Amino acid sequence: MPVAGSTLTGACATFRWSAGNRALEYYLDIGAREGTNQFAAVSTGLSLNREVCGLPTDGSAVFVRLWTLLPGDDWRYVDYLYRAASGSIQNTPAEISVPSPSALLTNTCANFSWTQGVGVTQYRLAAGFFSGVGQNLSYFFDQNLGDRRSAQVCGIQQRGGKVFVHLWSNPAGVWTNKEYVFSTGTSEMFFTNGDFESAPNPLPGSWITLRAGENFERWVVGGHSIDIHDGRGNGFARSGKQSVDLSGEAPGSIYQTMATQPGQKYRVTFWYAGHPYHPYEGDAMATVSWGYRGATERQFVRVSRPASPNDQQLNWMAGQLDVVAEFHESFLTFTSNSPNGGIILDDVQIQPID
Ligand SMILES: [Ca+2]
Repeated sequence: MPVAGSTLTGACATFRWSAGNRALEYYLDIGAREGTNQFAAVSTGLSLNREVCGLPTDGSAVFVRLWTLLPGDDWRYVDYLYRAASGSIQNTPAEISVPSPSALLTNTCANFSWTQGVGVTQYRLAAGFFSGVGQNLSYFFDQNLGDRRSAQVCGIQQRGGKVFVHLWSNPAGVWTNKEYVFSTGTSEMFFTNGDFESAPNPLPGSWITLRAGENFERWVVGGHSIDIHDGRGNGFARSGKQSVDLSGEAPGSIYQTMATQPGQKYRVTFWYAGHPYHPYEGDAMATVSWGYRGATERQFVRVSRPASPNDQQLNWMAGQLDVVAEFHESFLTFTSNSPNGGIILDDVQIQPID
């Protein structure tokens, strides 16, 4: 037993005793008053020790009655008195120490380690792309680690999103979760080729037409067709060398799917201009839409035709769409609404925002 009269160190304490002569069974009653057992009432069989949790930590008295069963159904007991741990001794859950809370996770695997905590005997680590815990949430990593205080977590998608890591520990026998949020590194996997600089690469000042179903990097062409323009010498690029005309030979569209985090806000920014060369009737229009399968956010952009069809200046304008992802995958689509001579699009960017 802890030394009688001593102060316990936490909500858990291990009581040990010496074997009694001819003992057949031991039994512990632990309570706030002599002979009571609201904290524990447990047989230990012939074991000579027992860890008991759920003890008070307010400095109050803890009465322990150790029963011994002797032959002839003869129960004998001895009482011991302790003082509960004082309030200054708190059982505390473990905390992640590495990586630091603000660290950027730039690889698909990361090593985590954590403090021991106080009164903790077991740890569990889980990681997912969700905040919070619940039985409906699935984690890409979830392991009971016993008393280990480090683990390697793999499966971290480098898509510019967030990873939520849950460290569970059991101070005083009560499983407690602490959630940590880490950002992942490059956004290359999250959204690509928003500047339309990837292949195909037209000759300087020229263009290449792509039709429905064709891809360029992760963009997919829909509608009828689009043109990828090279802007050298003709101003057809707001950024870099290339841009996209959403109406190729007839109105087209482009879309890209990307991994997103449900509940996360994103800001889509882009530059657009009217096609300057052709004197088509009416304004040039396009729709930018965001969502999963059916668009959940939609915005129209419109530019007036240049005063002169021979005016080769592109009047670039900034567009923006703020969205909230609902699913783990989202579509970003730009669709031409102009019968001919579409919107020129360039420098599409997506950033998570608070
Ligand atoms: Ca570009």
